[in-house]
Amino acid sequence: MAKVSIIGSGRVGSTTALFVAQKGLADVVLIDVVEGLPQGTALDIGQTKSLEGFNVSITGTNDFEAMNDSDIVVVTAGLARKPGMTRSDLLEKNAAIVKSVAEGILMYAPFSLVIVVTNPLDVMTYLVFKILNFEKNRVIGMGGVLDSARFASFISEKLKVAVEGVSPMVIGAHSDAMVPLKNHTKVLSKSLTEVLSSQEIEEVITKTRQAGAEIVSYLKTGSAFYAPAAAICHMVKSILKDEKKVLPACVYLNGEYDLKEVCLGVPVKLGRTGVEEIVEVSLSEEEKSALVFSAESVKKDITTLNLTGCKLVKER
Ligand code: A3D
Repeated sequence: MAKVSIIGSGRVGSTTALFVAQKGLADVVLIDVVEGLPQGTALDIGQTKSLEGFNVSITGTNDFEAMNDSDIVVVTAGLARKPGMTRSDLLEKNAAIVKSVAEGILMYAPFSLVIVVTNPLDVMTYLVFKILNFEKNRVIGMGGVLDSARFASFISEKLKVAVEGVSPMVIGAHSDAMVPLKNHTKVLSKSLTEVLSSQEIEEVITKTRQAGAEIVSYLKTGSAFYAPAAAICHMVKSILKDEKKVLPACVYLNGEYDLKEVCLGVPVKLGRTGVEEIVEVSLSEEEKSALVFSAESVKKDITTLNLTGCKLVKER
């Protein structure tokens, strides 16, 4: 049985544990700094076994050592947005948390694949990548799968078609600077531009950009967690089952899409070894400049953290 460790047993971490366990994908270890939280959560999820019909083990602990031999480590430790905050507002506090988690991964799970979820996602993925110095296929940020799922749900509502008929593709930063790809988003094999007017497309894009903030404004005490956890689980499944799905994920770019020294969402093939390929799709001039703008916004956050001087120990 594969092993997935989830660092951070808050709303996203605990819901991810539930989804991964209920799908029987892996044994799950929940880890958090708050005493009792991962232990209690793991017991609660474990007690759904007979009702939901799954049989993996699920444990909770405050001990980072428990992540040893993990196939995948999911990083959800950190603060979530409150109303009025952008994801970048979380930068400094979450960087400190993510650094300590990355050091734990380095010590206890040096052969794992790592899925980063803590916001601001793209800069946290970069930070984890730089600290771990793993091969670039092993550090993957989750942002694009969630943005794409939201895009698909708004398109399906607009067109009144089943959401399974929509194949969305949203790349770029996991922020307002995301880049929804109109020509690579298909509805029953037709491109989005064939089934919606440009005004309708702009409407669904605006809704997608604002989807996270809308949920924060209702919840007030935190941010979305069901759809984020479902998105993480989708990536975990593509990896552990070696499905090789092409999904948008945040990865370190070294010339792909003419971008360097940044982590950003692009289409990737996700299989048992992690990112098996960065898929370069053709972009319109407008999309290319939107992607450059997206990358610049992430680099700005990286500079804020004074990380640009953070060199790889070895070139991969
Ligand atoms: P929350 O419910 O507050 O859970 C975070 C958990 O992290 C808490 O239980 C903390 O105790 C724990 N924690 C803090 N520091 C550490 C540490 N050093 N080691 C281990 N655990 C620690 O938040 P949440 O689950 O709603 O969100 C978690 C993170 O995910 C936030 O940064 C969110 O912004 C982010 N998030 C990202 C997405 C994306 O799509 C990228 C979506 C939703 C949430």
